[in-house]
Amino acid sequence: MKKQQDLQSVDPQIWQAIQLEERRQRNTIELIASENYTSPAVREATGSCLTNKYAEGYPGKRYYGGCENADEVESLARTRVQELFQAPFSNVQPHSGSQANMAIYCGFLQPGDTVLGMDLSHGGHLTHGSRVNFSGQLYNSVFYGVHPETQTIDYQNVRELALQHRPRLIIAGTSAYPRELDFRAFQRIAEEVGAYLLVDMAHIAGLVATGLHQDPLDQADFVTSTTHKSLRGPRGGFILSKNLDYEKRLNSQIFPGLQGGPLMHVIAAKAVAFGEALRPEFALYQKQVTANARALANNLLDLGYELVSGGTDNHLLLVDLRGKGVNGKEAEEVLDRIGITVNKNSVPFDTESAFVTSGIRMGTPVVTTRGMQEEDMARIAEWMDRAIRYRDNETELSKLTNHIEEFTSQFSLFMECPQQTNNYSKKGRN
Ligand code: DSN
Repeated sequence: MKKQQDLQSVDPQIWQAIQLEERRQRNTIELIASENYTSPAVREATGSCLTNKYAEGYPGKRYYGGCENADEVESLARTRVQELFQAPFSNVQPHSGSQANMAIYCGFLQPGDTVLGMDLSHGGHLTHGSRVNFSGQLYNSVFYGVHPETQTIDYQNVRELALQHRPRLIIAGTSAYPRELDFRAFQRIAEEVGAYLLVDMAHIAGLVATGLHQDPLDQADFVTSTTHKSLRGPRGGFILSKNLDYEKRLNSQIFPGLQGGPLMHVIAAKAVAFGEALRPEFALYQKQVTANARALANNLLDLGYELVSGGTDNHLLLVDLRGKGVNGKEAEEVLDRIGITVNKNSVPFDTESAFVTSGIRMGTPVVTTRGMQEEDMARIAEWMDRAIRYRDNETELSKLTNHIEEFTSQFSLFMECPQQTNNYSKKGRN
């Protein structure tokens, strides 16, 4: 009976695609900086019966009956994320980081208002004012970037642009920037020009949660994030603020402003991930993520690669391939061929199109989840270099593919941590 209802029997095509995806995730070295592999508990919650429930509204104030369990789940998610980031306000309903950001735009700006965000080609994000996104179509976007020499954010230039354009909103947030952000500098500039400050910490949320990156909560009016990157939860978003005056406006922007029913199965999985992030072993995990990123960076530098800004402070690095006679697209393709997954990425002042690019972005959240350590980063850098150098040599590429398949077979998708406890509290940390 059961057999007839399981996915394999009901929909063998989708089942097969999922099997192949699981195999791909197992057999490749996944270095996409914005991805992570979730725990079995997070996946169980994501696949639960909560997907069946409509719960428009917020805990205690829903538009549907039968929401007592949904209320419990959402309240737990909120309590945990607020403890994790020491925030008095949270909204855990955004379906994505984009919708979290959209709630700030729609709630606090008028169409046509000026927004100062980081240039996408210097490491910013689509929703920070890009012309191809709602944020650049409905609002007047102005961009800051990195200094041509240091390749780090030029705060003097951010201030000059803010004084010149008087934005209503300044966004501090990145998707391909390997250095620590100075939230105090952003706050000073925002205060000087009377702008709101939004920190989009999507990439670095796991580092912030564990004290490995400056905490933006005291400086920003609003903090938005995704749950699925360094934080290692299901795909989704959330909003935090220390200012409770914004609570009503933020909540009503998400629902009913932008979204209908919350994805309760995803909110349950977010709660599980926030609980995992409150455990002491999550801090050890994040420390290893940054140690692995530094190790990968140092090994690539030793092999003669150039890194934007010369290195990394966080979980990612941006490799400038211009000195290697290969572009980002070619490098992504040859690495894919041997089982190393990266994404092509523009480097600051790139002359190639966004579809070709001169760089690749690499991050260590997934490989660290799988249990890889610094010595493994040395191997990965070496394989990567060989693949790029011998990209036209099929024999060499086949050899590398075999090495990588053998290597990845030693790691499970999610390395169980021996110190696992049920202590959902930051207080238990060392
Ligand atoms: N697409 C994500 C990234 O790769 O950084 C950001 O939303």
